[in-house]
Amino acid sequence: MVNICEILGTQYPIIQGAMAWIADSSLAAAVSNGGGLGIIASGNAEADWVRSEIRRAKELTDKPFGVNVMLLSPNVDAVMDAICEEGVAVVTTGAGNPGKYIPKLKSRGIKVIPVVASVALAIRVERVGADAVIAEGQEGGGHIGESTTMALVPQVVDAVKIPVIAAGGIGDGRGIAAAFMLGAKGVQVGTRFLVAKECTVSQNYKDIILKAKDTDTVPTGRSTGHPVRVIKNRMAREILTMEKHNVDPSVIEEFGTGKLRAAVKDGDVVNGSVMSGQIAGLVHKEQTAKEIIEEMFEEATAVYEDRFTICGARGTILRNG
Ligand code: TUI
Repeated sequence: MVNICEILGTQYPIIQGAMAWIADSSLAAAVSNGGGLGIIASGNAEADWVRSEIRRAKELTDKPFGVNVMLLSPNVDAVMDAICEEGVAVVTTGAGNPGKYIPKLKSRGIKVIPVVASVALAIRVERVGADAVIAEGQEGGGHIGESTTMALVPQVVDAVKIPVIAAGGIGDGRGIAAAFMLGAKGVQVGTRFLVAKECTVSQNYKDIILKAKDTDTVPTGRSTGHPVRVIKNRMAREILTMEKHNVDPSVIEEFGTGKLRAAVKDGDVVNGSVMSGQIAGLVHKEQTAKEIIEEMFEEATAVYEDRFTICGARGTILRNG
């Protein structure tokens, strides 16, 4: 089995989650400089924005970084072309099946790591050449599938030979250790990087994440076929009310347009869409991306060693708690 750090070209087996409107070259370069794989999230952005962010990231880091392509974007084809022309180490994809783009990316030496929410898609992308998969459970923020991380990760691990990276609900070293226990070879972390010092999201957005409790997020838009986990604010409640009254999904989609931008750029965390994972409740402090990565892996190592040494010997974990 290939070491995931060799595939990513990183010191630590961690990918920064792609957060549309949020994850720009500033955050991506900081994560890469901190030893992880930084990701520029292209979301619905124009190809020219993606191109200039790739160029800026190359000025900010000499380490590998990646771009996430959101497959529901109307600009997917142009964004893929820009990525191939500019050249990056890794492409991650979300919200769809990237199969038809994989040969072109791979021919440019770009590693392809799709986010999957099911075993079926993991098998399909492995067959067409994916280098690894990110199995993302519904604890994650933004667009989500149905399965939880706990249920999805081991089932994907059993179904494919390529390395599996766990995502959704991982916010500290305990989460990393747990993901490895499920068979993952790496982790993707989004919500905790939202409050990184180098993350350019509005301070209001950061403050909401820092104050959030365990029950403060909710999936909205299930009726539209594109469920999105957000902080339960006025906007989320309005969408949930519309869904309860069977409002036409296209009206709900239309209502959601521009709401993420409002929260990220204008700091409107009341009427805007504050996408966040369920793990926000344990994100308490702003740190640099490097501090976040180092703290998480120190903690993961300590947790792992603790669990086994307290019990005296490997294998006694169940008897001794
Ligand atoms: O893509 C994400 N998270 C995102 S994208 C985004 S922007 C957006 N805004 C409004 C509506 C939709 C998107 C905000 N957050 N995460 C990766 C992810 N991919 N999670 C789940 C999936 C997924 C779901 C179904 C991937 C594939 C899939 O099925 C495809 C198939 O053909 O089976």
